[in-house]
Amino acid sequence: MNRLLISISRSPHGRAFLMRKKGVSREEVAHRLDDAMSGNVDFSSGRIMGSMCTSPHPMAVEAHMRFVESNLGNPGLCEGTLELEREVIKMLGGLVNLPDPHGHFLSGATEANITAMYIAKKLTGRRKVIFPRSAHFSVHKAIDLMNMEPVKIGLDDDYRLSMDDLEDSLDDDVAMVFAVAGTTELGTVDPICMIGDKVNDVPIHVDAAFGGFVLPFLEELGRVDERFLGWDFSVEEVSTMAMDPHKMGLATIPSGALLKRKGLEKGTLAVPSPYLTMPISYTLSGTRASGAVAGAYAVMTHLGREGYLEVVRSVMDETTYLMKRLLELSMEPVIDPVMNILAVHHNDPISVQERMRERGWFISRIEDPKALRFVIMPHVFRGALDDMLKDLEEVLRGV
Ligand code: 0PR
Repeated sequence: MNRLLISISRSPHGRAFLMRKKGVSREEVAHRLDDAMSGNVDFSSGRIMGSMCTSPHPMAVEAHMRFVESNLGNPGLCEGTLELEREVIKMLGGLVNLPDPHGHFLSGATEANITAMYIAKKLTGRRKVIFPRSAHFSVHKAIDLMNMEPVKIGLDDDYRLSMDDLEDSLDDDVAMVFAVAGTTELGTVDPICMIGDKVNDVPIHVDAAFGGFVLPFLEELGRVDERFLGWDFSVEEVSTMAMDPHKMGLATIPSGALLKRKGLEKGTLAVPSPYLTMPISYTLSGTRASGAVAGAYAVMTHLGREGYLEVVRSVMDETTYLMKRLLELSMEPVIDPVMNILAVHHNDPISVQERMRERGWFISRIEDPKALRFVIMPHVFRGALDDMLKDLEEVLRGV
């Protein structure tokens, strides 16, 4: 990648310029980009087994590129894109039982989680946020930014938010219970229906960044355990939800959404934006990468529910296959996979991960309990799994 090396030149005033004075040709730029690209790992290799993102659907890429100059930060200039945003929010809301869907298309679940916490703080005027230790680390960013008080609680034997701990922690200063539908590490689902029965007026935010595009289809396929039902807006106390089209939705990055139950307007992040084409700005980001809105719209409309059912059916079949093969290697799953995330116990996951990395495989790990973690996204094909397993078997013998 040495073509990327930048030479420093100095201006007469001593300023060091890292940008060259004369530009280079289109071909030269393309060579440099090719060099940079050769340093990246391609999803299509099937070797990335620890990522929650995947190759976006070609329809999403095409639509993204067509709308690449659009900026929903100034929506009056792109009312067409604004209409697509509304359509996407409606489709997402429909997947998760949100009547009269409201919300915003954002950069991802981190922004959605931060915005949801802002709303909860404004509406309740309270400071505590209860969250399970399985919550994604974005919860810490949100708490820190919003100057909230973290109340981290434990998990039950199935690695779901502990109802006992929740009941012990609820008090008059709780602004939000942050629950997860599709935890990052294990893909499990907190008992959101049961949480709803306990919270009284405390709003529940559901982080369904990953699970939002898996659970509705698993339900339709009849492949979800009854214990995990009742995780969405069908639970009355759920007031906001994060959902990421750029994960299992096969949309382009950055694609996230915050869905809101109607009636939360008072808490909405909204500041005057008098010099723009619309008088109020509703999102944390000003300028917004809005090509992704068109991308999400295109892939969701093109695939339809049947398309996603097929995607989910296929990744679940591959997850089941991987589990069977790992059991043959005497590796025990931490939980029976709920979605296309599989973790197996191992007492030294860091070494295994490193050895596998040396062989060109990108698998993930968990610290507590110690485990290897696989995310079986649509780009992980059967041949890649078989090749990975051959290497894993050798690595395990040597570790
Ligand atoms: N909530 C949950 C449950 C998540 O799993 C994630 C991200 C987030 C929130 C934050 O989402 P954004 O990153 O879209 O803001 N989970 C993955 C992770 O941190 C993101 C990821 C994706 C990481 C692809 C690596 C990768 O290759 O592990």
